[in-house]
Amino acid sequence: MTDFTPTRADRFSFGLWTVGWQGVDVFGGVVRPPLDPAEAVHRLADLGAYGITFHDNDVFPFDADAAEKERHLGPLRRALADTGLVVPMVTTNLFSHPVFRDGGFTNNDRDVRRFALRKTLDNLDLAAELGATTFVAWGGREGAESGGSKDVRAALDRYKEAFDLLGQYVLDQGYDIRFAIEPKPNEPRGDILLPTIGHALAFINDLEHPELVGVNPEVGHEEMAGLNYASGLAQALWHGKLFHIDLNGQHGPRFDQDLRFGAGNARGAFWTVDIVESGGYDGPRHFDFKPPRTEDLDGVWASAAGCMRNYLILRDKTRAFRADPEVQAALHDARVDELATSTLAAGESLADLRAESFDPEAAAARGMGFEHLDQLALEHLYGVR
Ligand SMILES: [Mn+2]
Repeated sequence: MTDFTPTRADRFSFGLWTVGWQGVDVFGGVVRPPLDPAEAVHRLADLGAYGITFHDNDVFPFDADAAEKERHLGPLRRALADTGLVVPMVTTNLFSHPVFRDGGFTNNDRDVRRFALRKTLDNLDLAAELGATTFVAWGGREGAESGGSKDVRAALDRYKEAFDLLGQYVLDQGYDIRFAIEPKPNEPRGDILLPTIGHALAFINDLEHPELVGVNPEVGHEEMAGLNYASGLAQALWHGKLFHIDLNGQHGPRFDQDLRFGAGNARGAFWTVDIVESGGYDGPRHFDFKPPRTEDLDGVWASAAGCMRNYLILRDKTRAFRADPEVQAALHDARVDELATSTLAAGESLADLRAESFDPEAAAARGMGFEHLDQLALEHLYGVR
């Protein structure tokens, strides 16, 4: 039995923008002081994280020259060296500055698209230097509020062009980096391109280097679209495309809440941990949440610790669920294992299949037993088994 204290072996990582969020929303300004990235690294290391991630402009200002970048990167590098924390993922801010009001890679303005590519190339060099192997691309401003303002097919051409150029750059430089597209249906744009895991997977198939590009699904983003996150992760794994994950909490289709992991849809979180732990995902358990603006800095660290603690609690519960003999019997009774058997046997022909006799009325009379199985899952989640 564990006391749910995270260790480096759990591979928990946090974006610097999560604990560093000062609480600015559309109705109010800052509620917390700026958090020094080096301080964040030390605090997250103390809490049990193994890594941090960041956008370029989480560390240095948008207009920083080379010298100013280095003034900001120096203390971060020292904090990483002092704590042993790693940087598994880096991402580019192509959404905050007003120049990106219509997006980066799909901006109608060609000069802005060229600037967005330059900014991303610079950040790829930094990612490689810091040893990051995943480069997330969240295109929050890539979209539109109105139908006539964006030719979606041309925008997808430009989106593809960007990923093709960036992929070729990574290959030419010999960087050990893969891209992970982060889908989101809306917010900040009215409609964002590549709004769900499925849209992103289809898009990736049409790239020049599809092997270099996967997805970074976020709990809240899929649930904003009314979708089942765990089911989306399972499909991404099936395609070999789950390169990274953003864990947080959300209460159904509303604004992007970015609650700490395990808050929000607790039942969804149970199945999320189940698929992350058992589905073959081997990347970081990365948190992309926002400590609510009700909190002071103590509340920020309580919220960050809660993300990891809730994950470990749910990991215990999902393991206990899978190991429970009554659950195993219920899974068998529900014929869950039978789905792994091919529908046509080896060597069997379609003629054999068509010649088979079958009593649909008898098969139709059998229930599936899913309610009993799901009740066992809920009882593990509720803590009574
Ligand atoms: Mn979010």
